[in-house]
Parts: sequence; C-alpha cells; structure tokens
Amino acid sequence: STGYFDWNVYLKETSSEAAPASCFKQHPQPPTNEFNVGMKLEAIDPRNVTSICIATVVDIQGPRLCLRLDGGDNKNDFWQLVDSSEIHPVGHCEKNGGMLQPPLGFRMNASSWPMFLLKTLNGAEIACSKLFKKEPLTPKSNKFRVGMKLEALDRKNPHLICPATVATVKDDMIFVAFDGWRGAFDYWCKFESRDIFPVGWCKASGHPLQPPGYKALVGGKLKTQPKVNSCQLVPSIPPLSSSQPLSPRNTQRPSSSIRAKTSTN
Ligand code: MLZ
Repeated sequence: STGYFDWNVYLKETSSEAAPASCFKQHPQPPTNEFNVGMKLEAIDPRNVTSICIATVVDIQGPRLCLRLDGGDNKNDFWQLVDSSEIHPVGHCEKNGGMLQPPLGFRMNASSWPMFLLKTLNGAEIACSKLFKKEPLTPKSNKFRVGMKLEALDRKNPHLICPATVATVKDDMIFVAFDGWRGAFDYWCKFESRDIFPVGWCKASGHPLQPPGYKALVGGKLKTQPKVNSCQLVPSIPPLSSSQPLSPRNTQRPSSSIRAKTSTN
C-alpha cells in the first residue's frame, strides 16, 4: 500500500521543500536492524519510565522493533528504534547498579517476580550488544522552518510513519501536522525528537511510509467514510470526525503523487 506515494512528485506538486537531514536527531544512514522476533532485551516501561524491564521483540519494521514487556499483557506493545537510548542488552541495568522491575500491570503476584525473571530469561534468545546501535548526535539548534516536509511517527498509531509538515516552530519545539488529516494526529515535539525523520528515511530504511490521509477517501478504503463521488479528491461533505482524512490544510492539493488508484476521473 506504500507503492503509490512519491515524495519527489509530491514536493513539486505542493511547492514545498523537505527539511534538511541536519535538522534531525537521526543518523544520515538509517541503522540496519539485525534483531529477530523472539529476542529479549532491556527496555524502559513506557507507562512507568523509571522502570527497566525485560522485553521481547514481537515485530520488526525497518530499523524499528515492536516490543512487549515480559510479564505484562499484549495490549501495550510499543515501538523503539534500534539506535534508541531506551533499549539495552540484558545485563545493562544490573551493571549500572539497577534492578530489573516487573512491568506496570505485572500479571502475577509481585512476590513471584524474582522467579518469573529467572524463568523468562532461562534459555531465551538474548539480543547481543552488537545489535544495539549508537544513538545519533543531537543537532545544536532548532533548524526547522514552517512549511518544511518530514516523515513523522503517528503517536496514536505508532506502527505508522506518515508524511507531515512543520506547521509551527517555537523555541526548541515544532508542531507536526500530518498531511491530509484534519489535526487529530498532530502534535508538538522537540526538534531533537526521535519520532521525526527526514523525507526519504522510510524508503532508505525499508520502513513502510503511509501515504497522506486523503488517499483513504479517494481509495474508498474506510468503511466509515461519508459517501462521496470516488472521483473527488476533496470531499464536499465534511468528514464524520476530526480523525477522518480530508484535503490537506497545510498543503496544496496534490494530484498525481497520490492519484494512482483514482482512475475514474
Ligand atoms: N486507522 C486510522 C489510521 C489513521 C492514520 C493517520 N495518520 C496520520 C484511521 O483511519 O483513523
């Protein structure tokens, strides 16, 4: 489903520029992902960031790992980059004088944690330290400008990375607005956030890139969409909710970079 979006065409059509790679806290070459599903590592519990837990790789996309905390449930999986400072080889916590913690919502009695820990690690495939890549350097300052394009993690659908625009720049923050969506997914982040990537990062790293939102309208894929003529790129009826895709607020109407499936026009 990512085969139809072309940044080169899209940038031209929207007369916009990509944010330079030097704006981002990302390596110029995306890191390679040598992890395998099933491997175990140490990770910060995203719901309790003072806890270091044992996590298992349950999915892989490009340089990202989908992690599930051992002893937790399968409803709180989260994604980390292989060069994130929030993941470490097993043993790192103890080496630094810390103690591995049960995840928030540990499904057993707290008293059974020490035995659980022994059992979950016994015979497990432990990710070796070579697989953990060095965190990139932090850019010295916020070099983003309003209108620049980027690829950004959708924090409400964190398996997705989507085309977005810098809508506001304030001090060390930027406001990330997703192209073709009404604003329900937009967010503020620091310029050094690991959730934002230069244009082309997905392609270079082998990670899927979700096309802009209005694709969902013209493609007719969303069952909850109001009925619109499939030829229309911009709906005449407002979408049902702010999470519905719409013509881009912050871009001009694109055409051929996303039009590949609207052949009835
Ligand atoms: N399933 C969701 C995906 C939204 C993705 C938006 N990304 C900016 C929906 O259709 O609402």
